[in-house]
Amino acid sequence: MGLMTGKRGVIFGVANDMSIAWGIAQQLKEQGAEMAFTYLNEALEKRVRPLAESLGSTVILPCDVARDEDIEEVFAELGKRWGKIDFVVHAVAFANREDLKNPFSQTSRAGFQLALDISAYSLVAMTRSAMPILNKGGSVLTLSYLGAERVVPSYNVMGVAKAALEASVRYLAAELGEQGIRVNAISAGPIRTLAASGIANFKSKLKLMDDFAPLRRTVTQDEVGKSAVYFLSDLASGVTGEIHYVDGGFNIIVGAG
Ligand code: NAD
Ligand code: 0WE
Repeated sequence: MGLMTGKRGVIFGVANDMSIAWGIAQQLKEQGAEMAFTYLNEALEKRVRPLAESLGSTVILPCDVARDEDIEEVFAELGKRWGKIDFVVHAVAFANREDLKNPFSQTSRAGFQLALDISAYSLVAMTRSAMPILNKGGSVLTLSYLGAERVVPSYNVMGVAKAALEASVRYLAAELGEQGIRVNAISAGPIRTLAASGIANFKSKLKLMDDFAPLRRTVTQDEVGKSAVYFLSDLASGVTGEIHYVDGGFNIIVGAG
């Protein structure tokens, strides 16, 4: 018997086999979960479908989280197929590339709106759509980053979006607790993924982990996945509204040296 045996859920945010969402999916599968996957566009479908199928998944659906109709369609389809579900994994973020490079004060209104829409509001829309088919004891999990709470150079508008995401976790948790639904976030340390590629100086963030994180190394997708199992399983039945660091302890460190 795995920790997730008999549980069904949906994973948003697999782009390829480096994705944090994929690390989470593999750990959930190892514990017996049955999963549906979504993909952003046809280019990504080519990557996501074989990965999903390798875990025995047959429910693989398109979803642009900027579109309420897409999100609603995913949960309508899951309702038809499965009736009820037990968990939702939100591992989606986006900002304009130039907004992760230019000075924060240069962020345009449109760039600000885009980052907050895709990276924060989507959790609210997703949770709302999932509610009617989420079992009592259901669990929603999202991914955040330290830049929500502290200034991380260049993270910029994404830091503001993650701050909104983390506050949304608390408001959703407070509201859905009554229905026995939990909402939490994992704040992961820097990991080389598609979303990290092309970010100037990303290497330096990884090196900071090796030099200063208490564990003196970066964390892996699998390690985020193992903590995700905790939040999505009955192990965390008493835990909601939490922002949980999986970053080798980096967040507790004050400065260099
Ligand atoms: P990734 O590129 O593998 O995943 C990001 C996902 O977001 C992709 O699957 C992409 O298709 C999806 N996405 C973007 N816009 C979308 C839209 N409009 N609709 C639907 N999906 C959309 O990168 P990742 O690092 O695995 O990112 C997953 C999550 O983890 C993100 O929320 C990210 O902020 C967070 N995170 C990443 C790191 C890191 O260093 N990699 C650290 C902490 C938190
Ligand atoms: O949340 C993220 C990255 C999210 C992200 C990445 C991109 C790159 C490609 C959002 N939008 C885009 N848009 C693109 O066009 N992380 C936690 C990873 C990350 O990004 C950083 C980091 C870390 C860590 C940016 C600057 C500094 C540190």
